[in-house]
Amino acid sequence: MSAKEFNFDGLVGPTHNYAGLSLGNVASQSNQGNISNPRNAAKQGLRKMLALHELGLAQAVLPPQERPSINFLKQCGFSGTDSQIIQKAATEAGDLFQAACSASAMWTANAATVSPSADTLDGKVHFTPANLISKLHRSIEDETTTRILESVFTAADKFTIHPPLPHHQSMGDEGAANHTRFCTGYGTTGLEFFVYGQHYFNKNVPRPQRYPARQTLEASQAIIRAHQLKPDSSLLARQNPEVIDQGVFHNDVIAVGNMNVLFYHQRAFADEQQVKKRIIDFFKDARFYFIRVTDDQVSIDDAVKSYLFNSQIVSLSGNARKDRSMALVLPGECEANQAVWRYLQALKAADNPIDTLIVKDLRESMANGGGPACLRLRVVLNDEESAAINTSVILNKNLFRCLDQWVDKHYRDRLDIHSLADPQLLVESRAALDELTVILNLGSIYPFQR
Ligand code: SUG
Repeated sequence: MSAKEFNFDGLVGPTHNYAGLSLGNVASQSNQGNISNPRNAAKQGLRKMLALHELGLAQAVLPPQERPSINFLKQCGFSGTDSQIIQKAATEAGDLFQAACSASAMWTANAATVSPSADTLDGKVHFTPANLISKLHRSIEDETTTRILESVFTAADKFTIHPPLPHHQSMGDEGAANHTRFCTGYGTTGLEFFVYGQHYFNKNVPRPQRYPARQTLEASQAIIRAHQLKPDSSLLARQNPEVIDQGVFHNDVIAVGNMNVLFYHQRAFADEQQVKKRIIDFFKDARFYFIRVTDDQVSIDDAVKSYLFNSQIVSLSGNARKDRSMALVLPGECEANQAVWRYLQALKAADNPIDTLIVKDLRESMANGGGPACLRLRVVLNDEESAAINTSVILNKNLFRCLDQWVDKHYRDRLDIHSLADPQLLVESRAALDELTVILNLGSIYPFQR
């Protein structure tokens, strides 16, 4: 059956801010305390979605979460009216309060790991919402993420939404940011590529020294089991711990794949040859493109600053084009970086499927370490499955216009971390989200609606 890849982008939430919450994420740390512009952030994201829709690709949208999370603050012992809870938490426990305010659910590459039905033994699409336990502000996302996925992928005979993995360090799971799928066509059985940062139990295997390795081998293995991946349909590889220590906190900051292409830096994996061998074995006679970027071409520092590897590779074939060409959707920071831009011109001219470069301004998200690929969750669906989802989340011109106006109506254009304690911000956010659940036909997914 024919199948296509949908990009489900996260809509940036009204509390988008720079609190510097992510140790190991260079942009998040270096922009701590800066003033954000939630309205521009949401609009930049929406414009990226529109660009992909206009290329003829399947584009959908996932909603933000309720922030500040009153539920989380109550779990932390605060009580009283919502406004009292906010005031007390902000003055007595600033760190907890900032965690409760983050709009980090916008990076839907971290929402879940998804296995298309062509790869699974029971022929269903499997989702595991990521527990994100490595960072407090992200560990509070998974409950609502689960509900959101259930409100979009409603057909239980086609979609299995698993519970998140147990909330323990051994099961640290960051979702699709460390997961890529190779295939000859979206509808045929693929090779799912899981990259992890550390063996939790085996302390003899090298691990990063400076920054945390967020994804564990044990978590990736649990997902492979839960998703019932066909034998030989998965490949596990360890990330190079040295690059984690240089700011590569997810594999999607140093490698990205699509169909028969792996675009990666030479220092991405602990054992590059093992990765290549397994992919070559899987593809047999079919052509595979390893696009390997060397230190001489682009340094790790430039890769982390520009987010070259956090570009989206999208297939234009069967959509915008007849041939098998692919486009790279890049953040503006790649154009601004001389070495990276020079490399990209050479890449475009070389013998590989990537022949189109699309540059998008995502500055607000980038300043928190979230590039084009962080903002989207890829979901491959065949025709019957795509007919069975909640179609109100699929982006078209009308939905774009409606969401753009919704942002204008509800979002602030300036937010510093002190104004997060303004109780009015919660009131504004809830009004926005309440309206959004109607636009996207999601039902009562938020704690304040239940
Ligand atoms: O988890 N930043 C996110 C960025 C996630 C990027 N996702 C992928 N690479 N797929 C993170 O580090 C910063 C929030 C703050 O500092 O306020 C933050 O959470």
